[in-house]
Amino acid sequence: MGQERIREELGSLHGIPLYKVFIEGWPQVKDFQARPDDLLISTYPKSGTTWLSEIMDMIYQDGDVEKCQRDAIYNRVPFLEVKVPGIPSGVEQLKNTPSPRLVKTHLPVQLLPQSFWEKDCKIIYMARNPKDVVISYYYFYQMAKVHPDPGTLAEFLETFLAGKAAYGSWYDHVRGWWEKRKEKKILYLFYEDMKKDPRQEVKKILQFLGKEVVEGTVERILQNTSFQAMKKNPAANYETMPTALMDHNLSPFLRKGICGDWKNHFTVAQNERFNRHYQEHMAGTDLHFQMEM
Ligand code: PPS
Repeated sequence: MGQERIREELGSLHGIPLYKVFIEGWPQVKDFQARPDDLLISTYPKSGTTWLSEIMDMIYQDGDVEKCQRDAIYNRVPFLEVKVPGIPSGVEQLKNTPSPRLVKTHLPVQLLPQSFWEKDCKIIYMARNPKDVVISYYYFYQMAKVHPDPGTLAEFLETFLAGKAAYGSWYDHVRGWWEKRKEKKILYLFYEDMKKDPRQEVKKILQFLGKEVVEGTVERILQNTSFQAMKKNPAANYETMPTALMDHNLSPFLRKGICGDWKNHFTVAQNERFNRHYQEHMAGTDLHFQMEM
């Protein structure tokens, strides 16, 4: 990526804060042609996208660990709206991907290209509690240089709560997709459930896909997608990304992978402020999050 595009301020796409380089590719994303057997993995950033992607590829490859090491996760599961100088755009990559494709997006529900709805594609959404999301995002802002400088954690907390981090309001994102699940083929999962009982969540996914596998396959999926296994797997840990884009010395992509790390970062006052904000913005929804386990 050219020096001038590093740490660039975010632009705005239909009111959603987003990287200017992605916005430049928006016309192609908007017109993206989904295929009926595409499976979309949708998340707000830092909510377990890579984890779910690895699980999905393992399912698609019938638990064959070697096949899942054929390429980096960002090539096995292309990122729909990505467009960064120096690497192929998501749309370009997807054109060359044979069906059935796995597709990653962070788009809020109202910006999803129409074609996914028209083709009635299956979608798996994964949500994570916002306190852990903001901490994970803070470290990611530092290591992934497509982001502007996040400032201090106190500053970044305000950016996040104001809906000014990339992809906008976490509340709007999780709530928007939660409502949409009532009318579309959406399986809505939680990072915290996946931590607590990954076997049960993998079984939910298999049922959603209408796929049966032998018990040994589930076992291999769970082993290969544990935090420890993914952290040391170069095909899953993003260490193959050019350092100009992601600097793992600043913070590894697979950083901690736990529930409740926010407790090591928030002050008492910040936690109280967050709780008040959360209650105001989650009023009237039956969507609930576990902030700790
Ligand atoms: S991105 O950039 O938005 O696609 O990032 P995403 O993959 O959604 O989120 C990264 C966080 O997910 C954690 N992670 C995992 N947790 C538990 N188990 C497994 N297998 C796993 N794989 C990735 C990753 O460590 C990031 O969270 P933090 O809290 O920063 O560690």
